[in-house]
Amino acid sequence: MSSTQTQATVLIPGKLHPHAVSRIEERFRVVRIERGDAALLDEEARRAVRGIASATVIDAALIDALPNLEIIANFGVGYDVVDAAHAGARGVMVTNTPDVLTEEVADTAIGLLINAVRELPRAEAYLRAGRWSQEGPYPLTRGSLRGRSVGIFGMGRIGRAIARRIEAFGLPVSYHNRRQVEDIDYRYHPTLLSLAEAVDTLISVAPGGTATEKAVNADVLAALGPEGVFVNIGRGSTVDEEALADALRSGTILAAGLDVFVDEPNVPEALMACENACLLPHVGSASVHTRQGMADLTVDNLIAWFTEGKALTPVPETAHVGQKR
Ligand code: 8YV
Repeated sequence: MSSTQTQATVLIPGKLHPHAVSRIEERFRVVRIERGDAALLDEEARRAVRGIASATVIDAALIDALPNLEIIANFGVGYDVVDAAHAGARGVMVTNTPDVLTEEVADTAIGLLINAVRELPRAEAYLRAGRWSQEGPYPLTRGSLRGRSVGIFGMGRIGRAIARRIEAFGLPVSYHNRRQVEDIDYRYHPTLLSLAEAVDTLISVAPGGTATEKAVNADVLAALGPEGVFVNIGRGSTVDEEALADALRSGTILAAGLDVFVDEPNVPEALMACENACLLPHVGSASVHTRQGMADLTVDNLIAWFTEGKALTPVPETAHVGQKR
């Protein structure tokens, strides 16, 4: 490994996990800007940048403004904020952080599901408000996991980890995915609507992007039925939030558990008003342990690229970029 290889300049737009930043600073020259906007860089800096490490929007305009860019290391398994197709067309590698967050996010999905169905956050609020001692036991919950049938939208690594947990709860699992997954026995539905018709509990782990935009719409929610529960641990953009708020308000479905929203950190008033929704501030992977693993994998991708000429976890759109230029 020569020193010139590791002295590449890495751009960090916006906030990034401090462990990732300090490891990048140890190995590379670092340029930091507030957001992924090339206008914040002078010509010399634009020419110098060979890598990006980020958890924010990296669009085609920024990619095009950096003539020597080789790799974008995205902090997060979901990389809808990066124009990976454009990067791939330009021969720029994009990496993400799979595996290291799988079990954590699956755990959070189960927490959300139980919270939504058994109203645990509301029951705790009842206790803390002194109502248990004043008014007696919290009312019995209409919802229960018992007898449910669970559909998973998005059967990737996290979808499988959730499915394993659901199986352990003794509940049947079926799924919808872009394509059928070969090595699993869960029942496959070629459309999201047919999955929703077959189950009463839908857990979305689907990635963002145009292919999934507002896929969970009024029809899908209605198909879940009045005992329906919807959990979203994937991306907010996959849901028609207005339709979801309507479905929760009108009793079209029973409850929802949401960790992700269309315009984070802004949560629509209409959802805030729904007491039958458990709302979390995108904490799916947010433990010290797991975020450390994500930070390490983000940086390890940059180091592998600039020392060995290959990325550890390339995204499919840039798999062909295999070798450093
Ligand atoms: C993080 C996530 O919140 O990995 C993802 O796709 O959504 C989460 O783990 C996010 O990556 C932080 O930027």
